[in-house]
Amino acid sequence: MAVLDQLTSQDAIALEDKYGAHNYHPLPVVLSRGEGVHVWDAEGKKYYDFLSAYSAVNQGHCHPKIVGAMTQQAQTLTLTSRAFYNDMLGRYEKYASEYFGFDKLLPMNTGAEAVETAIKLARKWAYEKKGVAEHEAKIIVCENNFHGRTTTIISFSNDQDARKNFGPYTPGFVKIAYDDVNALEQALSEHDNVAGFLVEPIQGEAGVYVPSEGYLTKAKELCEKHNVLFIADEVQTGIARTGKLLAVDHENVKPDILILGKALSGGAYPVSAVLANDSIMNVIKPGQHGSTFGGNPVAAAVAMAALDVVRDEKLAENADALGALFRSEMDAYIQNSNIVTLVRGKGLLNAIVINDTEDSSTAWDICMALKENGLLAKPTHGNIIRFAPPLVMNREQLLDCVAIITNTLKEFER
Ligand code: IF1
Repeated sequence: MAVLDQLTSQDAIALEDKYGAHNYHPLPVVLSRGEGVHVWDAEGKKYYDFLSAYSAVNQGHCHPKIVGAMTQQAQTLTLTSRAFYNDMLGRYEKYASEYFGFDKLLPMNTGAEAVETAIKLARKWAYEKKGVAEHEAKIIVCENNFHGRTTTIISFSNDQDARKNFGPYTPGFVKIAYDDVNALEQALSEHDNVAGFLVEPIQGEAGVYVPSEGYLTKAKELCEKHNVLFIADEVQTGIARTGKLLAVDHENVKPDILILGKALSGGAYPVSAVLANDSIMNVIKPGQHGSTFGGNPVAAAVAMAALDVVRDEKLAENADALGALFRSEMDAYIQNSNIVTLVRGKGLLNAIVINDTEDSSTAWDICMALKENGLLAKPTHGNIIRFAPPLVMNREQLLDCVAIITNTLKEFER
């Protein structure tokens, strides 16, 4: 087939420009192969991947155990729909429910679908268990959140690019400042029809904002006091990324509803999930929610393999150790830098703040120079560069990447 002929990077970019919607502005690099912590472009140049597809490839590119499970299942049974049972879904639901410590799992495909599922679940619980008047349920969310790009989710975003001209917006959301327990307490006192508090344990897209120590604990206590569901969006922070299996584990906070995606499949296949105990999950009855591909046999096989890898290869422990090393090395560089003001993060979810205005191109220019030097990363908002390599990276590779990053930053020192 002509489309499988080897394309040059230039050809590939031209095809996307002509035939693809322009809903992204990628770094000008065309990837054609991935293995572990490395990716190669169409001309065969090798890079360290320091974005991991936004924390979906925590287990490394094309992990043999995950690809093996996917290949085997793909040659056996790919999709049954939920009109019938299949012999993989129940196994996966048991495995993952026990893995994360919940009674049940509702399988979906993308992170946004899982967030939408959690919103519907919390609302239904509020009406049928908490006694909130129908259509009156509120969900508290945080300023500068990122939970996906559906119409309802962008309704409670404050990112104008994400929401402008996509109205009318879905009502029923109360926005408060992130990492502000008083703001949460005030909102809970002012609104007696709150179903849930939806929060990222670390705000990824906003720029890797790690909340104050104890924030998640106090927030969960307030939710319990007001009979409100604590809903943790761990799509980006989960699956060992921050040095624990879940980011909430750093404070031993147990969410009422847990949202997972991305690395739940190791980046091999769209797999997301919502987990909760029976008192919440059982409000959903047949015909009230679902999706064609939700819980398909390939997703089930891939997710079980991806979770095996996290445990067997001790990826959380590795992320914790290498993350501390990364921040220590970057802090040493920052002492004498006038282009980087700080490094922050947890585990291997980190970011540096560039000493320039939000609308400057410096962060982008640095990422372009990093690309030339063999490392791929991309700015989040304006002057912040997120660094999130696969969690299978070893110490030698991390120090190699620190050298590439610091040598590149030196080119921009004023
Ligand atoms: C893009 C951002 C990151 C997420 C959290 C739900 C979702 C995401 C905490 C939805 C998805 C992705 C979306 C992707 C880039 C990436 C991203 F830059 F968009 F904001 F990671 F920060 N909750 N994040 O981070 O999951 O539906 O995408 O599977 O849209 O370009 P999804």
